[in-house]
Amino acid sequence: DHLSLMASILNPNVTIEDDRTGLDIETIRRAVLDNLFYIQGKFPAIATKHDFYMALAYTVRDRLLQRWLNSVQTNLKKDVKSVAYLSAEFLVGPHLGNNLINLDIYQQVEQAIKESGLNLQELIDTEEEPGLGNGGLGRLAACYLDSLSSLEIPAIGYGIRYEFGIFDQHIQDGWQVEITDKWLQYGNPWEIARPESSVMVNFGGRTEAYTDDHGAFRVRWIPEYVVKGIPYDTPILGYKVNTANTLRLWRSEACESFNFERFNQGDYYGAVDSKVHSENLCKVLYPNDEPIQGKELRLQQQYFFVCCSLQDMIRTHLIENSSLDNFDQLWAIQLNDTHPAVAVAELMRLLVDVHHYEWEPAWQITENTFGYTNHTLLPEALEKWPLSIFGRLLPRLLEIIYEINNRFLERVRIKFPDNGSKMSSLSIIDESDDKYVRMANLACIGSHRINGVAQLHSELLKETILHDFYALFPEKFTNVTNGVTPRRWMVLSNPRLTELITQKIGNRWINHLDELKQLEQFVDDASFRSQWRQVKQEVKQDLAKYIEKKVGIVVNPASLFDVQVKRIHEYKRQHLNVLHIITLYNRLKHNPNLDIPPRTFIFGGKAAPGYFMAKRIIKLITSVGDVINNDPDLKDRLKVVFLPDYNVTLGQRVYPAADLSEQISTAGKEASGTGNMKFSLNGALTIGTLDGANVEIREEVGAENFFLFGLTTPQVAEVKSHGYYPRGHYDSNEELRGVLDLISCGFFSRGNRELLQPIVDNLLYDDPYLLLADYQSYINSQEEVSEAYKDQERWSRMSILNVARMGKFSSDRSIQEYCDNIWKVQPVSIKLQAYNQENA
Ligand code: B1N
Repeated sequence: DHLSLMASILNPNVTIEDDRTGLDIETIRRAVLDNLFYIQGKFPAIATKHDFYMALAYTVRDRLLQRWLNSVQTNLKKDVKSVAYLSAEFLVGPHLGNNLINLDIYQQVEQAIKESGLNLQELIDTEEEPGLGNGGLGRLAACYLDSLSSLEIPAIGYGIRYEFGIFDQHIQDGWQVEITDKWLQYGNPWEIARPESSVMVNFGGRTEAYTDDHGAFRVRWIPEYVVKGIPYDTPILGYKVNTANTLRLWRSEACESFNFERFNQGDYYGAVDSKVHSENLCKVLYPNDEPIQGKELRLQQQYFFVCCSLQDMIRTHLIENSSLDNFDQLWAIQLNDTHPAVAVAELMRLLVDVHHYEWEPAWQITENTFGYTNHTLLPEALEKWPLSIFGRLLPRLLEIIYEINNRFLERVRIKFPDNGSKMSSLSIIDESDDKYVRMANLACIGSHRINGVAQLHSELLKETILHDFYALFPEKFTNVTNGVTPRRWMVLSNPRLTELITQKIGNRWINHLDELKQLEQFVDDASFRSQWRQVKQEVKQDLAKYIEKKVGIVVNPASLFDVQVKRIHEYKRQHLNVLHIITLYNRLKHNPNLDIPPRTFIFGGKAAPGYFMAKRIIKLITSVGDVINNDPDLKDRLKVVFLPDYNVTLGQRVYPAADLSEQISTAGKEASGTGNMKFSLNGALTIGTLDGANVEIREEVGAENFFLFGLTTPQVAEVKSHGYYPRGHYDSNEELRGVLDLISCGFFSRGNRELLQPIVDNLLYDDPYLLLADYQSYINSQEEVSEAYKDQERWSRMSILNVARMGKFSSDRSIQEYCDNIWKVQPVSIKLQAYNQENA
């Protein structure tokens, strides 16, 4: 219009749109063909779907570069605090669709692609997702990056650019088979390498004391070898804002100059060998969800990315600041679990050894800078490194940890004199049998805030594993309940429901999720409820087609879709779900006229490759499915599907189609869960225990809209304290006995009695996660589910109310809490300047 035209003539800072930035349909269409030719080197006639995907990806990237570079530039120059989110995992999921949503150009691009005779959804589905995480923890980091940008907070995510992410899962003969994930093999259009910002990282060797020119006592680290870290940057655009923060992932390479000596001596193989070793460092993501393995390579990975990231922050800081005195005023560093906790010691090393700070001021800066998020109470998941490995790999860091520990224990001694047990539980060094470095203790001591990820979890932290730290510094402890981004987990993944909701209440809910509350006014509107059911039905039909295509099982889209998707772990109790399935099977076999709604049980999830029991649980699910799906007596009333290779992309298909969300972990074991939020946001009802964020979800949606069962955390402790005897439940519960006996006798394993017996034995003689204790309560609750589902009007009411009351679980709310209570950071709005008018 006239005014903005005038403004653009008068204001030289207004972007002038061209072939690389223009957002009209015709420009986009031409830009895709242009990129197809000049980047992919293809004519349309010979281009593959992947070529078109790449051409479109570059077209979209062009359109966010302006925002990205302006954001980076602004953050460099402004004296405002930035967040550095340190995480060994970022499970970002495919970028294309999400960037179209956040750029708010989905419709134009869809049209432009259509005019080229292509289908946007197909191109979106062509993208290989970067599987740089295991599960909830990595996905949380990704949701948080989306919210940081959407809230216009200056931020950077630091992590590792694994060459192989989480393995691809195939199912062969009902077993999991792992295939390496070659996510980079066809190129990654979303990243830009920045070799000019490479940094060096020391490993091994020894330390040496010396006196500097001013007579000060100092230490230097003479490493055995040096690895180069090269940053790869990916833009993370916020929703309908100009802020595009950076995800900076480090790749390792040999530092060429280092082994030149060897090379010159003729040891060509030795020189190349060290190159191979350095490049191995970030080859592969460790595929363990919770129990961690104390492998040396993993410690190398952790130190590598932490060291690179801290050097990077310091370098950036010193561009506009003359010293590091105000480092803590311009940086808030969050430790995503203990995986990056060595950062506490590394920042001390950089301040004291490299920048020559005295210990005390350096410690003040360090403690003010860090925050630590704990994600688990499972004792086997608490990271500890054998002292021998730690000292050999990071000799200087170990010295610094000893110094931190000595000074810390001195303070403890003053507060709790003569309390040896307190001292040994608080010490960073575990001296029980073998010696270990305890990373959670280092993280607690070096951070000014410590948080759990759901209210219950944060309370349990204070009562159990971090009890002694809580007694020492209660003011450090806080809670931030997890959240998920509604952009990916609703707008992108469930366009039909997005459309229906937006028709009713407008679109402000997308970044103000509390506004979903307004849906409550339509809960009594029968025609709205029928539209609501219609949407769910269509989404279920899509998933049914996908299931048939992928695993060849025909499922009834009108049946109740009962879904459990998450990593396979005994504490998550996928096998309790199976006990219910077999219970229904037995009931239907004995009473074919039983009036229960047909159900489709859908599972998905990966097992850690070395986790024996988890792999058996997958075999149990697929075996039970083989029998049930092919039993003509059932007349298709029950189906059991195991969807292979559960990942972000598949999650986007599954959450919208679920009727029932299974959140059935043993109370006190699941720190939060985030899948629980995604299901409920998409209108599924939850059957769940009082665990993790389930407690808060139930509080929000109302007890009457949630299927609760099972022991509470104190009851679990109570049962265990009296010597839990699982056999007793088997002896006294006939139906449970029938279920376990059916597994034992080889009914689901073609007569093979050994195959599934380890699961049965574990339940009868140990049952650490109390499946048998919770069995009856679960079955009863499932009966209520079936009753509720029979009354479709009632079910729709409950479903609408679940969605309407999910406002709290936006990651925007979580991030706002981190900003206010932990990081003390403010938003900065980004002004756009054309690349050819400034900074040129
Ligand atoms: O972190 C999620 C929570 O919602 C889940 O409840 C929690 O289980 C999950 C070692 C972990 N805790 N610990 C891990 C991941 C990888 C690894 O190598 C531990 N993941 C969680 C987000 O808060």
